Amino acid sequence: MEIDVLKKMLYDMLLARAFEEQAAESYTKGDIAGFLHLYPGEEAVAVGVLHAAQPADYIVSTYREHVHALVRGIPAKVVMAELFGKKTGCSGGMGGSMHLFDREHRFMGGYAIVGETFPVATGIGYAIAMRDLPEAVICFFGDGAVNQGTFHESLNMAALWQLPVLFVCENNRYQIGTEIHRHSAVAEVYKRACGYRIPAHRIDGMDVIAVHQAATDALEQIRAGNGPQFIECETYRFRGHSMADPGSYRPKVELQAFESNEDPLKIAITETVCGYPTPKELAAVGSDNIDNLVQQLCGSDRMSHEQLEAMRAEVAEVVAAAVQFASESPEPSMADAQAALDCNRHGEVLI
Ligand SMILES: Cc1ncc(C[n+]2csc(CCOP(=O)(O)OP(=O)(O)O)c2C)c(N)n1
Ligand SMILES: [Mg+2]
Repeated sequence: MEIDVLKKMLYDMLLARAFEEQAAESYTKGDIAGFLHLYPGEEAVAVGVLHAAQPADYIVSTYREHVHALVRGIPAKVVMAELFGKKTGCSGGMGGSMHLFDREHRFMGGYAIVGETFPVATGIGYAIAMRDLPEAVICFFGDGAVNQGTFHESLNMAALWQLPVLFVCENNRYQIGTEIHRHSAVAEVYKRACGYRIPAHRIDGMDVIAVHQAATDALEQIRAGNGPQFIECETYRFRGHSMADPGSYRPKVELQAFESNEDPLKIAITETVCGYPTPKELAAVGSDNIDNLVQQLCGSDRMSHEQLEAMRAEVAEVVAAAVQFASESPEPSMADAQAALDCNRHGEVLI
């Protein structure tokens, strides 16, 4: 992989982590209202997949979508302003954290309803197919969403009509507080796609290079006219489900091991104290995804530690500027709300 692509992916992962940690702080201060679902731990998935996408591709995501929006190119200040409910946000301050939207970047929304992304993405795929365009739709969803009816209906249609949809499961092992083996009869999510004749792969979602390669291959198949593809990325969220969730249902050793499984003592504790996940499962997921990439870049002499620190400083500045912009921006007015309603009434065509 080219060094410039790797560096850009690392930059995006660092920005993602810093942005989300800042969002948590702003939420605690009361600058962000409502629900806030954060992405630390899962960065390699959004970054790896979206760096494999073309500008003409469409993205559909969930309520845990800030990072997808950032990596797609929506400026950090515009995303932060939306979290703050400000007029300068990408949804005019009327969507908030779970409803980011940006037509220019073909970011077709974060959706709060679990399983909502499937029919939206499949519909966009149908529109692309009808026009015979070399475009694709990337549909992100969690492991918990595959138990919704919309998953099965949409995968069936996408396969039947050979629609250009890349289904990307962000398997972080939990549906709020319920572990995957307690919410899903088939815990290997990728196997479900076989029921609809959709080629599917399970990959290490902590390794951005592996994710990027899998997404590149899948998109190549889609663009060659071979219909939908499916990738399951095994990952882990370091925080609770949302800011309202301390995540205390998870054994402490599990969280610690995922945050840094380089320490063999932690693995040993997991082995002796809790049976799930097993050391083998932990090894399959790997350590913190940002550390993984830093090690690859620095270890190979392709990037100095000074360059890494400069990148961290740049990211910190971008995030600080985003918070300032969001704080100073005005709130939307009632006239803005009315204008948004009128726009919907006139049946605007989005794609
Ligand atoms: C139809 C529907 N049912 C229930 C909920 C409540 N809910 C919000 S997030 C969530 C868990 C989804 O888990 P998963 O798909 O694994 O995504 P993750 O949060 O882990 O990224 C649930 C049940 C909802 N938003 N929509
Ligand atoms: Mg989940």
